[in-house]
Amino acid sequence: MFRAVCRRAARQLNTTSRCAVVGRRYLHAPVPFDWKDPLGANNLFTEEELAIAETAESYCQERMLPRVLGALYPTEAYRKEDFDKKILEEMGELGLLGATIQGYDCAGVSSVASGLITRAVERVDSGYRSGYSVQSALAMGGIEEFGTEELRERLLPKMAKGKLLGCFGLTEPNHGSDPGSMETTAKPHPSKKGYYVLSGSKTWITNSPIADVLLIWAKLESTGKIRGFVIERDQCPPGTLETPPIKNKNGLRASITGMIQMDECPVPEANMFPDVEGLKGPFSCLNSARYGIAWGTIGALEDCVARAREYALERKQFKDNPIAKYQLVQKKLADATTDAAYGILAAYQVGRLKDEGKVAPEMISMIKRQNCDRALVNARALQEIFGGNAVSDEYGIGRHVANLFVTQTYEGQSDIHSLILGRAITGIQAFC
Ligand code: TGC
Ligand code: FAD
Repeated sequence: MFRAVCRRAARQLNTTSRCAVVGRRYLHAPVPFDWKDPLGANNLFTEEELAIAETAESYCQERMLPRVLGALYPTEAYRKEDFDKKILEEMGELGLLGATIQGYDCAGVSSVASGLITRAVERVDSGYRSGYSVQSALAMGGIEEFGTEELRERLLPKMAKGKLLGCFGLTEPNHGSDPGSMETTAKPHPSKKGYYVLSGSKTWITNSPIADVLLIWAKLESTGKIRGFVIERDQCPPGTLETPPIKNKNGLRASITGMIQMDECPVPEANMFPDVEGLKGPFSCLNSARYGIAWGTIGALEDCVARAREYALERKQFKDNPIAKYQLVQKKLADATTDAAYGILAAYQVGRLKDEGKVAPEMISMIKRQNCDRALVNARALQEIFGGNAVSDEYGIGRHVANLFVTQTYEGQSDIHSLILGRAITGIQAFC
């Protein structure tokens, strides 16, 4: 009877593993350990999610990765700080942009599927994930959640195809972790009815130099409340909007970053988000982007594990032994693989809860902080396995380490997420 129950269970699980008798317990035969999916997360994803992941992984490995160091394309993106904006068009053609949005020519996939896309992109380079996240989660996500129907219908389908690029302007030169103190203002246009004018500076803004659609958070001069505005670059008179790039970054070099300088920049009232005021506007957009980073940074860490494992198996020291034979090297691989596996399961859980409407923002802070921190710590440890070769950009590991420092910093620096969690745990605010 137990065998029959076991066979039925095996059929239900669609598995061919056979039952074995161990004392009075019936167990499935052990499956081989897969270091690429140590805790079997692939069993949790739906067939559709796996198919989306496969599309994203193939595109990223075949068409994105060769751009990073110029193997197939002349861009050498990381070395030359060159962001090829055609990447977003290509992702748009595959339906990967704004993928969780329902309607407006977007795919309407699950949060887990969008996480898998993000993981595939960041496996290649965090800079590409940055460009993708800002377009999808921050700019398109903001317009979808808070924009008028007219704005959504006019902008989202073109943004979904990567024909219009977006950016998200919250951080200012004097206000990063504390955006509530921002100085950028909006006030009614002095002579043009139905318009506002925006003045102020935003800095460290991903995609700003190439963005057509700039989502800007500014304080209404009359109320002091933060409101969201969509600036369309082609509607700005000369001299009212400048977006100079910030060059010579030592991380995220395959992404383009810049400032946004607004001098009485006119914006139609219809481009102001009508129903959201205060920080919950930008933070709601950030919930989705921070969730995506939690998946993405694990993709980068998984790439570090794969590269370090391959190197350790090939590199020989002391009596012709591969360095993978040495216990200290194995521990680094074990630590990183474990943290990557735990990170994916945590991100998966939050993704499912997100789609069921059961996610607290603090859960997102927890996975953003933990996955970024563990990815950075482990990538730094794995870097040691490469010895002097770690210093050459051809081995890819130093690039991930430099990028992962940035992921730990933006969308709320890790210590800030510690304080968000600390406040939720104790009920006491520690920011000021
Ligand atoms: P606080 O009192 O905490 O909140 C103010 C209002 O906002 C609401 N809120 C949220 N709503 C939705 N989701 C969340 N996650 C929310 N967090 C807060 C809150 O309920 C409240 O609403 P109301 O109605 O009562 O007004 O505000 P605070 O000023 O004390 O905030 C402190 C702190 C530290 C939590 C916050 O300022 C913070 O998170 N700082 C970090 C800044 C940050 O994340 N910046 C990101 C810039 S964008 C970016 O980096 C993009 S990089 C993209 C890329 O390239 O990939
Ligand atoms: P600060 O706020 O000055 O913080 C400096 C340090 O002090 C941090 O370690 C912080 O944790 C710590 N600190 C601050 N306050 C406290 C406190 N109360 N208690 C304990 N520690 C504290 N922003 C956007 O709006 N849009 C973008 O697209 C965007 N893209 C970016 C791309 C890149 C490459 C980078 C580097 C940044 C980007 N940012 C973007 C900005 C990013 O969000 C900010 O850098 C980040 O929020 C931190 O702000 P800050 O740099 O001003 O640091």
